[in-house]
Amino acid sequence: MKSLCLIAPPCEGTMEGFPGALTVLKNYLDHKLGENPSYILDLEAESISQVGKHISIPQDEEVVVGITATTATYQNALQVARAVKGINPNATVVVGGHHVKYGTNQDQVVLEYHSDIVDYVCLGDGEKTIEALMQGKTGSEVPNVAFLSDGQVQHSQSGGLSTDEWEQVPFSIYEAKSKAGKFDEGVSYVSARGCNYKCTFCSVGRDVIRPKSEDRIISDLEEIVVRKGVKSIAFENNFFSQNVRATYQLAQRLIQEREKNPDFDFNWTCQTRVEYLSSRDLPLDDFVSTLHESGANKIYLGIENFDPRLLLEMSKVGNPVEIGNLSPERLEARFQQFREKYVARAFENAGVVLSHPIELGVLFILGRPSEDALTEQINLESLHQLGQVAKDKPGTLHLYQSLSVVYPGTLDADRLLSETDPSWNTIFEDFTEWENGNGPERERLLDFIRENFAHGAGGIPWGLLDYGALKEREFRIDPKKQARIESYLKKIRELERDPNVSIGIHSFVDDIQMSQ
Ligand code: B12
Ligand code: SF4
Repeated sequence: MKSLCLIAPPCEGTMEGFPGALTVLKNYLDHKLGENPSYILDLEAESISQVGKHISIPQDEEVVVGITATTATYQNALQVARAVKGINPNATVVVGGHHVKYGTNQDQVVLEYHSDIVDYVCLGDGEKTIEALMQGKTGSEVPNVAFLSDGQVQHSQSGGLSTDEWEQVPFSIYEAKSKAGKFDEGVSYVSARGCNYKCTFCSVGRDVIRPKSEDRIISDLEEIVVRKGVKSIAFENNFFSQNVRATYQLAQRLIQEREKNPDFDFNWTCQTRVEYLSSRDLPLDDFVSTLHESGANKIYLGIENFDPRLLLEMSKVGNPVEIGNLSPERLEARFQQFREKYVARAFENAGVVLSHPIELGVLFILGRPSEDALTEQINLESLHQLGQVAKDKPGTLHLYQSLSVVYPGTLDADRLLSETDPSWNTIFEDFTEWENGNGPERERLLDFIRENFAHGAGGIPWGLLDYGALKEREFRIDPKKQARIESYLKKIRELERDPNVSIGIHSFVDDIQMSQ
């Protein structure tokens, strides 16, 4: 069997947090193969210029090297691949992760431009892919990959993990140099994969939900809490409580298990959608109280925006293709429905969560190209109102504003291309190269993102860019667009100083400093 080195590339400028993907890949190998020659090399916290000296693969053996990549770390992943091939040209290099998976078309680009350093692109779940590579399989024998054969990109058969297969794999954690989860949230744990929504900005979605059973979740948590001593867990499901009743039962079970074994004691955080904090047969207050009693101390709520036009455009509520088909009256009726069903519900959720000593983190997107003065007004008023709800409550309200950016394979990516240059199939390759280069514009962009937004770099910041330049396949920040967003942000920040409201506004730089 070949040895396997799984690498998390440097992630400077983004939120550090050990990639859960590599942990679950090794969990699978340990489960399927028992003792096996695989290990994780965590370079997240290293500087990209130093990676070469950290990679200690054998120079003359046949080894497999797997590198994970988000759009933010893609260029670093390529540099790691280059360093690997420099040490051992016979190493088999496979790149996987959200930047390159099915639907992004990045496999074509990677293999066309980087076939000297990348042998395989993994297009989905990587478990069976790396198992096959370790077993010495090649080409189309390796499931879930794209590879070059006679200069042509070929695809092997898909090979994702079924819910039953995933259920069998126990979760465990390994030594990592970088932080285990974001901020101070301990270890990331995913109890269900997938999401059947399709928000236009999101890299996941329209993906079958694969939940682990309650028993498996409890035994996974026991492993890390009781045996590994972890005291804080971040449930990093795409959105938690996809099944409200099952989540309620899980919380009750956590409480019972803690009563049986006082060592099974931990705090936890999760992120969820507005619609999933209550169901018809389960009162909101009962649900939130039980979550809190079971250890929940922070809930992120993906509200994203309060302007119904933006909610529809982002497909956060409803289906975006309907915009063009509806008469103005029908459209207004729909918006009214959003206000009553979504926005009002967000306020109701916030009120109940904040009546417990829980941090409520509102996930909020700004900087979409279609934002206008009315969007700003609606959002500022709504945030003000939300801050008033939080005033003098036991819980605390936090705003995590992220800059609207475009990832490969998203509906926003389709729109960006249709509005600029539909044939630009290397737009993400070109953008990530530009973002990782040394130009002054790039420095300006990174500083602007770090100082103002809760999320760091990664993705094309389309609301900031000059569309004329984009049509010429160039990336240039439009100073007027930047000024508008800055002034909008300034008004949002002023809420922090308003004595009538209680809200914390976050930024990447502040959060990183706080958690160090
Ligand atoms: C938890 C999380 C984090 C955590 C911690 C990381 C962690 N524990 O994974 C924190 C908060 C730190 C974080 C940070 C960031 N994140 Co994040 N994060 C997630 C989240 C919610 C879950 C990740 C996870 O554990 N998934 C479960 C695993 C099992 O699934 P997976 O990652 O898809 O991995 C499978 C396959 O993709 C494949 N695979 C993955 N890597 C590899 C490598 C090889 C060799 C192979 C063969 C296969 C393979 O096999 C895996 C197992 O089947 C995802 C959404 C999601 N559903 O994945 C977003 C997500 C990955 N994050 C995202 C982003 C944007 C970021 C940041 C850039 C934010 C920022 N600007 O700072 C940073 C970047 C960090 C980095 N190093 O790249 C985007 C990425 C989009 C994109 N195209 O790049 C996602 C998809 C969110 C979204 N919905 O858009 N994140
Ligand atoms: S933003 Fe959340 S709900 Fe929307 S597609 Fe992504 S994971 Fe699903």
